[in-house]
Amino acid sequence: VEVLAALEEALREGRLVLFGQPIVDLSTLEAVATEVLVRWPREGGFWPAGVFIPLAEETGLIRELDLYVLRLVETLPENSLWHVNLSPQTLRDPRFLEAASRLRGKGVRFEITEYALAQGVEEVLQELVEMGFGLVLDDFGQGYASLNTLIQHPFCMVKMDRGFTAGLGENPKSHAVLRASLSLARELGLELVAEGVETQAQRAWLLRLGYRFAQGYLFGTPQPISGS
Ligand code: G
Ligand code: G
Ligand code: NA
Repeated sequence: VEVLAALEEALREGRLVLFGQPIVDLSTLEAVATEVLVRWPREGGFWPAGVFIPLAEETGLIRELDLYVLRLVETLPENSLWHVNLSPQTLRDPRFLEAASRLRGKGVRFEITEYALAQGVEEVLQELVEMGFGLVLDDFGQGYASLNTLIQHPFCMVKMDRGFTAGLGENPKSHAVLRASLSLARELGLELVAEGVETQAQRAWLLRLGYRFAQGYLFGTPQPISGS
């Protein structure tokens, strides 16, 4: 409860900041986009997002947090493609579309997990696409989305859960899933990103499998975004 009150206060006082992590082209290592990741500063470091995001989701505060992030994203440079994470509750918040509309023309894609899709967000997703935003399915293969998800929703890109990357060179089944997903993605006209690349060996495997895009500590850890 104290953590929650402190988070509320940090939001009110505008103390949360944005970090960014690149999504790169595997062969050139050039950044093709930057994923925006919110951070909560404290003395000597940051509260881990993996802790306060779930807490904010449990209590509904995530809607304020996501709307806060959207306002900061408004101030980011135009010459770059920004990936913004959204929680399911935010997608259903009546204030959300208005907030998103202020980002029109800016080169923003929204990342949504499989979990969000179980919650009746079809109409909002359709509106976002009509407004010109790209939609990215995050952590694919880790939740309970069926392949039907890829047919029913207007995604332009899918991020393969980092568990598959972790299995490269270890588990032949991970190779099979990554390979088959790539050919499925090609047929469906979707771009694929491999998440959680930490080693050169994993990068080499992904190139051999035909992957073009990836993200992970090997290419860049989340870093403060200057000007945010
Ligand atoms: O950056 P880190 O690995 O600590 O993130 C932990 C989790 O928090 C990830 O699942 C990430 O998608 C999520 N996350 C980071 N920033 C945001 C944000 O601005 N909004 C939402 N809804 N989730 C975020
Ligand atoms: O769920 P989502 O993909 O948005 O999660 C983003 C989180 O994943 C960030 O908090 C980031 O710190 C973390 N992350 C990014 N790259 C790597 C990686 O190479 N390995 C691991 N273990 N985590 C990563
Ligand atoms: Na994400």
